[in-house]
Amino acid sequence: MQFNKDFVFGTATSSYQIEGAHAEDGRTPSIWDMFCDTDGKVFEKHNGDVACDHYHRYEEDIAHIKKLGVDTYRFSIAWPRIFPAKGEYNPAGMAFYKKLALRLREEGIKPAVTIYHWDLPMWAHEEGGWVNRESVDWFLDFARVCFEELDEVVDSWITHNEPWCAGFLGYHLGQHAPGHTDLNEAVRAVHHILLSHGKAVELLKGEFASSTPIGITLNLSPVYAKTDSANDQIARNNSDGYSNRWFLDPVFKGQYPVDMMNLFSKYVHSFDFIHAGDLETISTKCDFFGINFYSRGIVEFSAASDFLYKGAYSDYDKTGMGWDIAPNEFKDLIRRLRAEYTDLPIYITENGAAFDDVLEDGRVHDQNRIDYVNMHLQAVSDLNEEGMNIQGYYLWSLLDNFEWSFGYDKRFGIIYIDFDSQERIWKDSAYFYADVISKHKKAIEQQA
Ligand code: IFM
Repeated sequence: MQFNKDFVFGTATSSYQIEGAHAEDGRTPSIWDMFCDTDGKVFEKHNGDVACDHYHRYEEDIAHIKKLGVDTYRFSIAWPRIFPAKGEYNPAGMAFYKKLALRLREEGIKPAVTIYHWDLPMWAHEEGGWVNRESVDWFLDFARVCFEELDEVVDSWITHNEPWCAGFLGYHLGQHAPGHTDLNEAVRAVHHILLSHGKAVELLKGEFASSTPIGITLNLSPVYAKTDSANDQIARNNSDGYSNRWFLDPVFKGQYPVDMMNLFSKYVHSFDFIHAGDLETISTKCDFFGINFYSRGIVEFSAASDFLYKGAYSDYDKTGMGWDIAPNEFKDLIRRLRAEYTDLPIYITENGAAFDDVLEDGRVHDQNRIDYVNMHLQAVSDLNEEGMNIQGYYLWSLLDNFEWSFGYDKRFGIIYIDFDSQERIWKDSAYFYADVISKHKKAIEQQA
């Protein structure tokens, strides 16, 4: 595999998944603290109170990042640290991210910062959360102080991580905080998340006149039909609409997909939450597009299902999440995005896998994760040969961490965490990734 000299290698995490320090320096609870505390929502009622204790161990973690040799590190900012109460800015919370970004830069690692990775403050939730249109203003207050305090030390901004999860998993499927199951709420939540994205881009580029690149990260999963039958094609179309087009179309085409609006109208009685001008704002041009890729979907027709599809059997090899390993379908996805949606530079802002790791004699021989990462890196390299202009790859994740409703039961890290001692142990995949990066750097030096 080959990458050009400007290609960046990175690794990624998010605030609630690794920080811990849940009540320090003024932080107040987020919807995830509440969700973890609710019976039956999170595996064994695990929570992020301590997580990887990164808040106290960030220097040690930066040393690991440095040793990996990555160019860039993607992390997110905990909103309840920055605004612990409505309208109350907390400089002590911001101080942590300043220290983190400055330290990374001292080590020559570029901070790529996600503003929202799902830890909505409880005060915002109590006022309706993302379902309330005022959430757009609350988010802009948050984005504004992030830009004011951090823009100088940040190399790229990502407004939102995976609005599908924050919106549909959180407000329709009930599997993520806040655990609601109402499509009416979910489409409003998604709309306000996307609108806040567009307004944040306008803010950074307009009022701040900043040249720091900004984009959004969507989780996308190409969907396939079990058979060629007309019914299975309907299933495929609807599943694709729910997972992908409901987000891609507004961001890149300035419209929601009409077929999905019709389908949703069985449950969504009015789309009056879409105000004049919103879609222009949502589709404001960004500097890059972030994609999180993990797997594909395969579906078949189901008359009994709300949107006429259900998951179909797949004989593909699977990760520890039970997700199909699908690097070829990843290629299909990128080609489709290029053909139908965007010519913006693409960054793979997350890719990686959970497996049932075993710690033996101080080592984790996670060949399955190495194979997974290797296949996807090869796919990126192949896609760039075709001219797809992927400019970077962030491996998810640096550390084993709090995997949302799965708690600490699923390990995505390339660094193993002993959650009792907080010891960090490099898995074989970390050595592998460091080796890929080091070979790449040597190859570039030789070409120079
Ligand atoms: O852990 C998550 C991350 O927070 C968002 N993207 C998917 C990862 C694995 O499920």
